[in-house]
Amino acid sequence: MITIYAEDHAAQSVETEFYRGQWVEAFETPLRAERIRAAIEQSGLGPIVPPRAFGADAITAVHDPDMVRFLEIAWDAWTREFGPTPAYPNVWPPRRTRQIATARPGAELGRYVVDMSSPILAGTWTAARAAVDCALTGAQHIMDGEASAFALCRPPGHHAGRDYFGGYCFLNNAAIAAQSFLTQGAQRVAVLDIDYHHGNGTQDIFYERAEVLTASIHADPRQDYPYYIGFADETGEAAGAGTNLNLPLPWGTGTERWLEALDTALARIGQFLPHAVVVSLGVDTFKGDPISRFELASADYIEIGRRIAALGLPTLFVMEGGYATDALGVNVVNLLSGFDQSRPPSAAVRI
Ligand code: OKP
Ligand code: ZN
Repeated sequence: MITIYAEDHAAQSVETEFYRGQWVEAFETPLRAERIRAAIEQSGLGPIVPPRAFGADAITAVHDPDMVRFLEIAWDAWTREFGPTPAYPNVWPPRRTRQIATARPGAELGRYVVDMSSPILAGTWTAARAAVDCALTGAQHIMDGEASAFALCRPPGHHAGRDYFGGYCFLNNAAIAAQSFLTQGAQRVAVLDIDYHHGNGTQDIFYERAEVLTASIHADPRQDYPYYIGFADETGEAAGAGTNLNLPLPWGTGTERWLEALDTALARIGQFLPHAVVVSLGVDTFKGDPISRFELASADYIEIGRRIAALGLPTLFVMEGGYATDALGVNVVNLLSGFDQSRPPSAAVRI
């Protein structure tokens, strides 16, 4: 399997993040992507290539253009007022307020940012764009006939909705890639989100869309981030009614129960007959993850890869979370090589 990786991810880098009322050592670091890249290099999984540069159209196909413009200019606007310090919001519009643009970067930040996990830095736009390019390049490989690809995206994307972002994310790499399949003629695409955290941004983007099935296996929203969304009774609306599947699981979920949920999601995806599957690949379901509470073991990721491969569909893996830095490489390589080794031949995309 080919891996797409961009050095520019390192432009998004903070020493500390706000966690449980304190500034603690950051969980989402450039080292994460470096560990994954190194493990792939050593594994012989396949070549690692840089992304192609894509334009903004694929981004505004899923995100609010005003938000995208804001992301692009936010650092400059913020530093002009406050100097070169990371941009965090400290004000948010309450419910029932109207979406009226303000003249101040801090207040604009509050209109788009939902938490304190996604600070805007000098390199944020560069890094976020590079991650999108990795995802789109992976999609392109699949459109060109590859059976699979791994977009080693960082920063992650699945918490970025149509007009908001947070949770270490800025632009929704997986959603942008899924939409790019449709734009190029695919009739149906499925997004399978196996990150520990609910893929709220992806759900938001495709909630009313009949052509995209979104399925997410994640921590119960009563217990964990992103909270408020990700419940089982959220099944899609309007044309998208019935095309969103949430499988929330409690803290402490282990291998057996998690794999059952995976089978449920895969069965639904199989019935949907998508032309391609985008996997939002988080390995923060690992038992050693410092911010998560599922109990998967490293060997489980091989089995997960195998079961996803059994769908027999063109598959784009898009990196999301996973914060047990020392185990990240093994867990990701296990999943991708589990997929590669058991894959039935000739699953190239057919439109
Ligand atoms: C991003 B991804 C946990 C603090 C939440 C943000 C977590 C974002 C996870 N109590 N901070 O889905 O791995
Ligand atoms: Zn996560």
